[in-house]
Amino acid sequence: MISPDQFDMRAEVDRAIGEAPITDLHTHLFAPEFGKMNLWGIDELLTYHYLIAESLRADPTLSPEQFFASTKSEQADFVWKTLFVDRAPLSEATAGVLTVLQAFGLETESTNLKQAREFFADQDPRSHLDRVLELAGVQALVMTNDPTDPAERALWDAGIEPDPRFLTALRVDRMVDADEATLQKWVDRMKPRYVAISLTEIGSLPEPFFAICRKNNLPFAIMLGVRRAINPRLGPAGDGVITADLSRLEDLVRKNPDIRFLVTTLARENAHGLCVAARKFPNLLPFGCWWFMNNPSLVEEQTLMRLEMLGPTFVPQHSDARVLEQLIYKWTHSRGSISNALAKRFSDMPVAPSPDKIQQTANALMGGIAQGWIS
Ligand code: HDL
Ligand code: ZN
Repeated sequence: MISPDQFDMRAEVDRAIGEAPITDLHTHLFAPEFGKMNLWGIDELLTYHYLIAESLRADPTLSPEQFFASTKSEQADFVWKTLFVDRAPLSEATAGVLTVLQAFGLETESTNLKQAREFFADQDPRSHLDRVLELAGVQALVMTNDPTDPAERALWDAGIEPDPRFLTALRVDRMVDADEATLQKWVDRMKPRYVAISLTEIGSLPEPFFAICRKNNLPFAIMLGVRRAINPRLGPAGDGVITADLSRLEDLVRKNPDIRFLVTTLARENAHGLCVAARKFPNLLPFGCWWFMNNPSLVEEQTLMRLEMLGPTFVPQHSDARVLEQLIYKWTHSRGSISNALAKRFSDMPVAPSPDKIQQTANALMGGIAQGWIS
């Protein structure tokens, strides 16, 4: 047994976080059985809506309308030239593409995408999927399943059975008028691990949402603080952020002690208030650094604040990945930020942790707590 003062605590934290199996509570990925809905490869990586917004900002000589009228490969070429060739890639989304290229040993400073396109075109989808999950350290992930999407609905109606590593979540943003029977039908068909909705603010939510959570013992995930389409010309890249009134969340959680709420907030200004609220309600679980919060500086800041206020009783990250290979960078970058915060917290404690305590904490934060809420 190594005595606590004889081991390199930072190295131990990095190892434990690096090896802890990940359960990714929120993604927009689709299992291979979903066919074309399963996005992967360099052209999909480069036309991620984060990069669309960044490239149209960097080079406004191309209008959004002209961009969206061009082909997927023309769009990817524009993004690569604008953000990676004409400028130093410095944003988190551009860093992510470079991390993925490096993970597969591909060129990162080429003036064109020829080598990358040839590499991804040569990949067998199934073995590529296994490789990506292995590189990312992801053992299970939750999709975002929307029965109002005609393409997805057709696959469920045709009897699709997803790869068991791809769990389901019933997304109800567009089902506010659905009755309980309709919602239950989709619960029976999809077997979701939770029900999810994104909101600008919390208003009066449909009672059937709570009824199916109670009836099926499902958590209700609230993703709070998005202001949709602040620039509609950007399409999927056009959403913005608003500081939500957390008192409405606190009232909702207090009035529904028998429902477990997974909550993530989009505004940095809501991060502290969410920690305070979570201290008051054991049925409120903060999960991840959502979307505009998913930047290394903010992941580290939020994780440190959460550790200081909640101890290891929250889920520090979800990837929100839309393209398969994003799992590699979103989790590689997040493990680094989470390790920084956890190592600082352990080193600030009056008593040094044992290696076992470090491993126990890493396993809980990276997957154990999440699994406990969705199993
Ligand atoms: O509503 C959501 O789940 C958001 O994550 C949106 O899908 C957003 O477009 C996104 O991809 N953020 O990362
Ligand atoms: Zn999302």
